[in-house]
Amino acid sequence: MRLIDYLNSKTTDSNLVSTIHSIAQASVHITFLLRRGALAEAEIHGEVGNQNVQGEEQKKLDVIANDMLIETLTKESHCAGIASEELDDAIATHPNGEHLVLFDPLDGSSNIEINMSVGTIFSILPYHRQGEMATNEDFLQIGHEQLASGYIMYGTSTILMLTIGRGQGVGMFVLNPTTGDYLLHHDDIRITRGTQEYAINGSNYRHWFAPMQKYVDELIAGETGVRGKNYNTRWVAAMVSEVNRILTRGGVFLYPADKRNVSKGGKLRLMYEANPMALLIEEAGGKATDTVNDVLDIEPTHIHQRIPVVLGCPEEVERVRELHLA
Ligand code: AFP
Repeated sequence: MRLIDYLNSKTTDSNLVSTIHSIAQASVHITFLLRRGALAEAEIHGEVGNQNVQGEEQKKLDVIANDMLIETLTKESHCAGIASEELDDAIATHPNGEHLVLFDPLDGSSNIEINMSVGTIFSILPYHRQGEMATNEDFLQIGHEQLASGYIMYGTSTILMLTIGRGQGVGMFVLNPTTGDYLLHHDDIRITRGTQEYAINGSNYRHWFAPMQKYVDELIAGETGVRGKNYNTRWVAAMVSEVNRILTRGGVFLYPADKRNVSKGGKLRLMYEANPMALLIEEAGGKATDTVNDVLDIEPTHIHQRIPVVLGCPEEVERVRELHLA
């Protein structure tokens, strides 16, 4: 089943179908750009020299992917505004549009240098001030308000993982590179229970707070500890790939705030990383927390707000929460 047919079978909101379809189209262009790989390296790899709003070096591909998404969404009449990791402020597009779109155009971009997977993460929110130009404040809605979210993973194949929320579940699509169509591969993705895999950057151990250290100590203790089973670590260093693994074979992903970044709120971004992933995870039967609150309940104060993120298998997420509330 093609993406468009899937969407039409799940919702009567043709405007939403149109906005999702535009994002999917942009991702097809990004796929072809990335597939040129080494051939395109001289033109597209390397750093532009600018820094993005988080003070990180931009890779040129981040800029190109960002531009491709903006160009496509600017033509999408249902999109009233765009916010991106690569933009300081939101862009107002069509004042009569019904949607606001947020994205991280290329998550895990440092993986490009080593030919590993990267991804695009997106979130679609309703727009409530038709007729007026959208501003940053219009985007400050809790994650539960999302009309749809998903990611595109540019890996050995290009995969689109999508939810339109409200109990409609998660669909996984694979891009047919010959036709440029996304085809349904798996409907109603469910997170496997009872995982033995966890993903965390363990090199930060000494910077974590005690509850996170205790949780990871329990996992490392394996069958000799309180958890009574052995665990395995996986770390791709791109959230899209970690979440894709969790949705396809289970596990838990953790990016805690630590002593170095707690004043900034953590590392990952609420609006275009944590919220869209949390909606996917919850629709697949998992949980997502900032270690205390459900991610989807968090009231945003800034479009580039950062938070700690723990998501995936419910038993693991609840154990982390328990240790933080103790
Ligand atoms: P970039 O998109 O800036 O490359 O960052 C990706 C990311 O925010 C997230 O996808 C990963 O979980 C995390 O960074 C990995 O970071 P470290 O391996 O440096 O801890």
